[in-house]
Amino acid sequence: MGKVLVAALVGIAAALAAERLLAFRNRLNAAREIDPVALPNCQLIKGIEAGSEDIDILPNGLAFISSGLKYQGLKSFAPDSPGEIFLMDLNEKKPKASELRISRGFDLASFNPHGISTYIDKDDTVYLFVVNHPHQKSTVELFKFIEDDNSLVHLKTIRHDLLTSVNDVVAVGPDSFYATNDHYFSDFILVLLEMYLGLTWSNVVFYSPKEVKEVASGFYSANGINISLDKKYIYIADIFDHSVHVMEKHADWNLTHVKTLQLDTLADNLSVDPDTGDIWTGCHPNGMKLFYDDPDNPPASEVPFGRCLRAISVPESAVVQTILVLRIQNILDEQPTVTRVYAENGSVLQGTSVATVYNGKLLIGTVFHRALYCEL
Ligand SMILES: *[C@@H]1O[C@H](CO)[C@@H](O)[C@H](O)[C@H]1NC(C)=O
Ligand SMILES: *[C@@H]1O[C@H](CO)[C@@H](O)[C@H](O)[C@H]1NC(C)=O
Ligand SMILES: *[C@@H]1O[C@H](CO)[C@@H](O)[C@H](O)[C@H]1NC(C)=O
Ligand SMILES: CC(=O)N[C@H]1CO[C@H](CO)[C@@H](O)[C@@H]1O
Repeated sequence: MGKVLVAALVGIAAALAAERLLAFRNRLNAAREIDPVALPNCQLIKGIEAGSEDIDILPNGLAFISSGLKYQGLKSFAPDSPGEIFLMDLNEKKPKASELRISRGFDLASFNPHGISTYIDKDDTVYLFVVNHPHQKSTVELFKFIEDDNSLVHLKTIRHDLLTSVNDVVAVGPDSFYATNDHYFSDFILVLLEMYLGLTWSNVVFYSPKEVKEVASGFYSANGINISLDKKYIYIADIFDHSVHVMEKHADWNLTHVKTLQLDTLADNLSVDPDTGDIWTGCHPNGMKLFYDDPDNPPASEVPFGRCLRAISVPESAVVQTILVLRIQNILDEQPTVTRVYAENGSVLQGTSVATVYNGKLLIGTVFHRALYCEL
C-alpha cells in the first residue's frame, strides 16, 4: 500500500513538474525567434565589453552607463573585475565612453552595479542612485556627480529589510526612490524554485529616510521602473509576465494600478523619451537564451543557472541571444502603439536590457555584453 501511495505521489509530482516546466518555458518565451529590424547608423561603443546594464541620460545629454554586473545565473565577460560607471556626452560628434572615478572610502572591489537612476535637485546637484550587489546582497548606493572632476562622490549606502533583491530604482527625490525587488528570495536555489513555480511574490518598495513601505506586489519579476514625464505615473516592467504596468502615484507615495500592457516579449529596463513621453525598452525576445550560457566559452565564476535549465531541457540551438528594442507610444490610450525599432539575432549585441533616447540618438545597453550607439 505504501508503494502505491509513493507511486501515486511520484506520478502527481512528475505531472506537476511537467506542467510547471511548460509554464516556465512560456514565461521565458523559449520558442521565440524574431525577424530582424535594422537601423542604418549604429556603432558599438568602444571600451564597454562587460555589460551596460542600465543607462540614464541627463537633460543636458550626459549619459551614465552602469557596467560589469555579475548576477547569479547570468554570464559575465569580466568576472574578476569590479563594476564601473561610464559617462558619455551625447552632444559630441563621436561620443566616447569614459570611466567615472569614484571617491575614496567606497569599497570598489565589491562594486557590482545594476540599475541606476539620476535625480537633479533644485540647486542643480546631480545625484546618482546605483543598485549594488556586493557579495550578491542588495544595497542602493547614493553618489553625487561632480562634472568638473569626472567623478562620483559616495554619500551613503542604503540597506533595508524590504530591499531584498533589488533590480532597478527610480529616484523621486535627493534621497528617496521606488525600487523593484525582482524576486522574493535572494538565495539562488530558492529564486530558481520561485521562478519555476511561477510565484508572484516580487514587489515594488518606496524608500525615503522617514518611511519605507511596499507599494505594489504580485509580480512574477518586477524589473525596470520609471516615471512618466508629468510625474503622475510609475511604469513597471514585469519581465516574466511579458508586460508593462502603469501605476498611479499618490501624495503618500502609494501606487494604484491603472492598466497593464501585454507584450509578446520580455521587457526589461524602461526609459521615457524626454521629448515625447514614449516608453523605450530593451527586450529579451527569448529569456531562455539569456540564461543559456555558451558551452564553448564557460565563464569562470558562473553559477550554473544555464546548466540547471539545460538539465530541464533547453533547445540545443538556443546559444545566440537575440535583441529587440521596442517603442511604446501613448500607453494610457486604449490602443497604445508598439513599434519594433531594432531587432537583431545576437551577432552584434547580446541580451539587451535597456534602450534610451536623447535628441535623435539611441543608446542600447546589454546585461553582460557591449553597448550600441545609433542615430535615429
Ligand atoms: C527613465 O527614463 C530616462 C529617460 O529616458 C532614462 O534616462 C532613465 O535611465 C530611466 N530611469 C530608469 C530608472 O530606468
Ligand atoms: C498607503 O499604503 C500604506 C501601506 O501599505 C497603507 O497603510 C495606507 O493605508 C495607504 N494609504 C492610502 C491612502 O490608501
Ligand atoms: C545574424 O544576422 C546576420 C546579419 O543579418 C547574419 O549575417 C548572420 O548569419 C545571422 N546569424 C545567425 C546565427 O542567424
Ligand atoms: C536598471 C534595470 O532595470 N536593470 C535591469 C535591466 O535588465 C536586466 C536584465 O534582466 C536586469 O537584470 C536589470 O535589473
